[in-house]
Amino acid sequence: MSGKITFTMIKPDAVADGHIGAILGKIAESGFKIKAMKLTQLTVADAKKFYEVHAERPFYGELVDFMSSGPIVAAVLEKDNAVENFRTLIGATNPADAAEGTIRKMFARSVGENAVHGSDSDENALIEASFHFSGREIF
Ligand code: 3AN
Repeated sequence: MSGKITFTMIKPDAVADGHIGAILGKIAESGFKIKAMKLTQLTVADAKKFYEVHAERPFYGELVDFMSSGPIVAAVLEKDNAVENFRTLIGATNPADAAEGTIRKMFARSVGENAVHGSDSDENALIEASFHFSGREIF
């Protein structure tokens, strides 16, 4: 059974480029309900922990530096089949490969600075949501 919750971050590139409003607009238009949201910044330690699964990848250091380089918007979103529907909305990891109209196609700078995060499984959506939000911050 597919879950109703996913977790997203509007990454430092998209925040710096002034795309928070446009990205939240696309998310709302696509039928996602906002369950939790905040403007925040990851420390280097936070980013290392959040992306621990990528620790062996060659881009890990770059990813940690980038994700802690400036403010992000963290949010918990609700929709039927949320993880898969949200990954369709954001598009491929590399914006050059992302479909027209997807958030990464419209707003990402590059494969590393790719505008938004979307959870890759129901299990990770819950882990990632609780990394950023306490129970009383999720509505
Ligand atoms: P996705 O975010 O589409 O699930 P993952 O899980 O493969 O993609 O990668 C996590 C993050 O790592 C990406 N959002 C991106 O910021 C970064 N990343 C992935 N591949 C590369 C790469 N080849 N070079 C630099 N950064 C990358």
